[in-house]
Amino acid sequence: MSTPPSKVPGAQELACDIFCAVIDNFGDIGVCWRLARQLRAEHGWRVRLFVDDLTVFHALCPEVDATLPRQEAMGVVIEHWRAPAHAGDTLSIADVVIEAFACELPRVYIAAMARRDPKPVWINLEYLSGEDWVADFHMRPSPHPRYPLEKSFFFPGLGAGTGGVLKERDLDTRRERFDAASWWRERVGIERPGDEQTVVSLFAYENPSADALLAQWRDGDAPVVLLVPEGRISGALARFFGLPGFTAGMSARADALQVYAFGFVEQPRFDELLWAADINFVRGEDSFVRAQWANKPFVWHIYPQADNAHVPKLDAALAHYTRALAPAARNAVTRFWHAWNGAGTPDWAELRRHRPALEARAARWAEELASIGDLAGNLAAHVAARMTRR
Ligand code: TRH
Repeated sequence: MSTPPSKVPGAQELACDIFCAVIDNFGDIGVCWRLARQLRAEHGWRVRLFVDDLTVFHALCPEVDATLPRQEAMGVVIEHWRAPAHAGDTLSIADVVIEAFACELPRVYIAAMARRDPKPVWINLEYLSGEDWVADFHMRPSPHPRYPLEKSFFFPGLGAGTGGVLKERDLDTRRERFDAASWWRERVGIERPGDEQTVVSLFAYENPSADALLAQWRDGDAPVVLLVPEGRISGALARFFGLPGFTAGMSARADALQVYAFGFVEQPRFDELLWAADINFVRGEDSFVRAQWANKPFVWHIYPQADNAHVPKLDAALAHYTRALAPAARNAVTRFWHAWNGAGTPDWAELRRHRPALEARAARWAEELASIGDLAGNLAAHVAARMTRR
């Protein structure tokens, strides 16, 4: 899909309010912050982002001061959404209102939306899923039970007919220009490892399979350099090496395995970690998407949900990603992803045997995924279509 027009012809710069409640981790604000920046930078929208947890936000964007009620970063106005009823100090309703992940808008804001003429375009941004049903529900409108308002459900997805996933216009260029040698010297303090070593990045939740995998890397016949952002998996590293912790700046070695721990970096720099590695372990939603744009083989630790509701999502993503692989490689990836998500024991040697096929597939899959258009562009196109219709 070509880049859509971001403004209604002849219209003023569109104003957009995004509401984000941080449930846990970094994914909710991670997606909203990326979307906000992109709508501002690529579509020229005036974006205001309401966020209830500025401390988590600060980790992704150190410029954000967690004590301020209102501030601006990277051209985006940021409001501390300090209480569910809070809608900014002066109530103003944007042309486009995005509620992220079914967070509830303040009642006073919804009532003012209903009074506004013209009515804002109201979008609920859903979580990403690669499942087939997503295309049927994408952009389905739903009338408000009390007000003359309609809300549309925007579904990110991995297949045609969905909202796609976020991808900045300059991402491929930045990746191609990435200076790996300098990155290794600056971030790790060593020269870039040679081809005989496999560099793995590991961003994951606590994982019962971590011990088995670390042992395989340690005992393997090919050296592994492991890059670990400090976080929920760090405890497993500390236990494995018999250390009290495994925090940023630490490193450890056991036979064929060399590990380096990193501090959390601002979001635009997270991609560099994925570009520096040969194989990426990612989790949740946003890092899962970034791994796909890194054009490298990757392993997904999906956000676990009650009653194993995440399993169909995992399998749907596998179906997209492995579709064009030969059966042996497809089975290896499927087994490994399942094991990393709690079903079985990961087999590193088997996955590694298929590395050339997985590398080729990663690049082709990124092209397929890009063909459905990027989420911000698709969203802007929907908004433009809605506005010209009325
Ligand atoms: O943090 P997550 O586990 O977020 C999850 C998922 O989004 C999940 O779907 C959601 O329901 C749950 O939160 C509430 O994983 P995710 O989505 O990959 O988000 C991590 C973000 O952190 C991503 O934007 C990348 C960013 N990041 C950095 O900016 N710097 C870093 O150093 C690292 C390691 C990550």
